[in-house]
Amino acid sequence: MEDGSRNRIIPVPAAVMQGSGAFGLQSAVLSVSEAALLPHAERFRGDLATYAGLELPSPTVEPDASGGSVRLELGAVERTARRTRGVRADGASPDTEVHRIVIDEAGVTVRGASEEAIGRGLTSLVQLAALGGGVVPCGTIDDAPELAWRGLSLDVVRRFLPVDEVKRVIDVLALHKLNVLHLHLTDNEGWRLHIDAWPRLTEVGATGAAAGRPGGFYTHDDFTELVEYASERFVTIVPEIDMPGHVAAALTAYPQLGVSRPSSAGSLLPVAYLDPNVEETWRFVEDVLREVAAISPAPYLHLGGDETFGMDHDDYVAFVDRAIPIVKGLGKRVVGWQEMCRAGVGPDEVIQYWIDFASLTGGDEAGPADAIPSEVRDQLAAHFGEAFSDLARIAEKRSRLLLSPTSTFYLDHPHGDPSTDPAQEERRSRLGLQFYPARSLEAMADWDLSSAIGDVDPDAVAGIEAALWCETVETSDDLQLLLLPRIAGVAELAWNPSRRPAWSDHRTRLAEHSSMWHRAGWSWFRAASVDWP
Ligand code: TNX
Repeated sequence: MEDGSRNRIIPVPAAVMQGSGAFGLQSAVLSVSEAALLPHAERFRGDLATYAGLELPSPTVEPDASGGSVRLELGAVERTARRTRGVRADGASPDTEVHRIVIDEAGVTVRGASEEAIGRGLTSLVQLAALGGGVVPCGTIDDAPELAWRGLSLDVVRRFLPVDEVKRVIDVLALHKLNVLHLHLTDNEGWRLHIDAWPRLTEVGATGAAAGRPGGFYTHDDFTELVEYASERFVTIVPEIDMPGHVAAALTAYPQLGVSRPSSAGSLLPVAYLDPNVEETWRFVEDVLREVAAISPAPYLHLGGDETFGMDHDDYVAFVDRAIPIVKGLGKRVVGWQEMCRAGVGPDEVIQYWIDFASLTGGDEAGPADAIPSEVRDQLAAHFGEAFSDLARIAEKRSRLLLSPTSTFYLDHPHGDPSTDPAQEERRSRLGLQFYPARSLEAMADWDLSSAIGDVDPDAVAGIEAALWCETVETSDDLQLLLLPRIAGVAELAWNPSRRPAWSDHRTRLAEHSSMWHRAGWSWFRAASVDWP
């Protein structure tokens, strides 16, 4: 029934019924059941040109089901595939992506109850066309993700990413049916979003990046442009304003708001936090969050909350407990890094779990604690030691769990596979944080959700996010080498957590997909464990 040899879609669809024969898309005529679908049909044409080298004529609106040989149809699909659980970052129903593709020798129908459902189906069709040289095998594909929130957290601070570069990342996400781009907009090394009420944040706080790289920031218009570009590709942007820690750039602009001092731990972990006992801090927090909420349509706002080294625990809890109601008062819900579960959070909050350093659990993975000198070592031990109890706290407080465990989902691990390209092999020793153990593609694609969530109810899982931190990223090529092909493995774990493909299958798919990455002009890490064409 399932014929993997003819269907190399990533992520693997929930159900494929293979027919006999094939349909050639080269001479297809595109039609849509209603005008609202036209922009998606146009985007499909563009994607076919980009990834498959096919040029199709413009689509037409044909309410009558007989028109056209590739037909996009808005309408209910009987749910045969699977249940989607989790939280949608845009607040929609988890069922939004259910779709069906029927291919016979006369043509293709892509059907779904939402524009997004049809968009996901079209992505499968683009992949099939690209992999089959324009010819797609007959059959029926019933598909839906297992998890509703499937994202990437992108650090645009340590290296500033201009708008066009972020758009390329959104393209990569969309091709793999990932649906959230979490933008990490503020950190010690820079503040990347203009705030009218506090202009020095970008005048002063955006002039640099990590490692002496140039700075930069997004205007409100830039941000809106990204939100729209992403939304056209069914990706939701969730903005993060990291507080109360990771605020050295903000404190350079407005020192009165908190405490900032160098630490002997070096640039990775400076002490920098907002002081909740200073009243002006709250004017700042309210102004910033109000402006961000006003330009961001997503119902979620990420408040950070990680690594507040040097800050008193009670002050941390006081900060979080006062900040969450501010976000809720703006009509948004809070996402926070794992540490936030130590404050007053509940079922409304999405908590992003990340600390799984196996050095804490006695495994063979080095954690950052090994790299830190004495001044903050006790703090670190306390901080990361507390992390053992966080899953239990999340379970007890019934918060939603967003999974980003470091050893699998942090794409800034050095590559563990050698590259077949000598130039890449040279870069491998500086790409990714060197205090992390190198990770192979195979190890990263092998992860089990049920054993990662502790006592948390599987129905409380919101979804999965990979994270790309950019301390070691100099160029967009560096960024792509950390993103690809790892992100394809992430997409599998997020779409199919309970039945991820075997490595032998996944590596074959990666090899075939590289033809699309090549056509799109993307670089990827040519791990020697894959037989690249
Ligand atoms: C920890 S993950 C951080 C980031 C670093 C990252 C490097 C998190 C919430 N904080 O500031 O960039 O490690 O992997």
